[in-house]
Amino acid sequence: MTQSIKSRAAVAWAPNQPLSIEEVDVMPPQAGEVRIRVVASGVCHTDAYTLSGEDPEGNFPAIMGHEGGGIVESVGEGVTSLQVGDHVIPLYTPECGECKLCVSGKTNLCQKIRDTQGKGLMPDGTSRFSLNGEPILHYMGCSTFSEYTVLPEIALAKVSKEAPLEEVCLLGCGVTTGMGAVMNTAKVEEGDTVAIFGMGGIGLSAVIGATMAKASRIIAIDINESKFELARQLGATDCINPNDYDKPIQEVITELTDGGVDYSFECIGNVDVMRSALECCHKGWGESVIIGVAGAGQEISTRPFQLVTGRVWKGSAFGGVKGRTELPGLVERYMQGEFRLDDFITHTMGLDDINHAFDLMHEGKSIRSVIHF
Ligand code: NAD
Ligand code: AHE
Ligand code: ZN
Ligand code: ZN
Repeated sequence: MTQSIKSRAAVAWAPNQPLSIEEVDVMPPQAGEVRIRVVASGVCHTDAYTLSGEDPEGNFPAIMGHEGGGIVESVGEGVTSLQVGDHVIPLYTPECGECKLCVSGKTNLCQKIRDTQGKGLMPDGTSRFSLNGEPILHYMGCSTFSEYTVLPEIALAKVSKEAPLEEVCLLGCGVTTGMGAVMNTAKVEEGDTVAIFGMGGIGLSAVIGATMAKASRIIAIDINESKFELARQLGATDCINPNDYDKPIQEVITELTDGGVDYSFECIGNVDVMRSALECCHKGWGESVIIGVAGAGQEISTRPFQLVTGRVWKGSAFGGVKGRTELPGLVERYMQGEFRLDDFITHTMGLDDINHAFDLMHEGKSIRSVIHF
């Protein structure tokens, strides 16, 4: 019979505290659940956001991390679609295939386990992690900053065993999010003009998406110019630092593009930039997609006239991708060489150095740090 196992994990005890490496107990998977051995996990800005205490759903103590790749270690009763040894990518946006949102065909936002997930709990309302008998919470339903973690079967995408988990873990969040926002949410087409705000893992992936869609102009915006070299390499046609101008960046972009871009993407989580991103869109049809996650209490604003005159404001979560049915295909496209992931992995490290990954992100020195277990 499957037993609890010991697992080294980075525990977030409280907001704004460094993560602490602990040996936690991980319970066996219950009915409909799967326990996996995490092979690698990227560190996304959303992990830092929640750790900062700004996330209304930030629960502590918790094991964070949501951009992982792993191997099935054991399965609970009734699990039929996965077996021991399968390679998997955890999904913070699961796909049950039967809830109202899944069957709508209109969204990737499965709601089957969203309520318990937001509380840091498994669908039965309890946690599989504990330390000295005290429960530690899950995070975004994934908790990939642990050697072992437990997820519902509906929150795991089975991917090719040929794919290097140390790289395709980035498809568990950042790269899928940026590329998907361009291809699925905005549906950018050949010849369209695009502005992308924020050249982190998400914004650079949006650049890849826009390049694949054959956008005619891809304007990359960041206040950290060290991001521009990779942006250009991936297909950005213009790189702009808003601090170089004494007028609002939306005016700069509108002038550059004969009235505004067809599509813009906010990949930062800054509500002022979200406004700029909307207002740099072309009158009559321009669409702005919010990807960045903003802190508790923050709100977006613009003159309603911006929308009356035909601009559209949208959002995108996990790039609109349905994880179980569509992510394996994206992994295949990566394996066929359609896009690269190694460009993004600026740093790799062991779990012991995970706090350094957060420092590098805050200092603007990394695109993605990947933790190897
Ligand atoms: P990151 O920290 O790697 O990148 C952010 C980039 O924005 C950096 O290059 C930074 O220099 C730049 N930036 C900061 N302030 C700026 C400003 N005022 N003007 C221009 N550029 C500025 O972050 P990331 O991992 O790429 O994540 C980006 C955002 O996307 C975060 O808010 C994250 O929480 C969110 N996110 C959302 C989803 C989703 O599904 N919607 C998925 C993943 C991440
Ligand atoms: N907990 C935050 C919301 C955070 C959020 O918007 N998360 C994104 C994914 S970020 C991945 O790096 C998302 O998918 N949201 C949809 C969802 O259902 O959570 C808050 O503001 O409460
Ligand atoms: Zn993320
Ligand atoms: Zn569902």
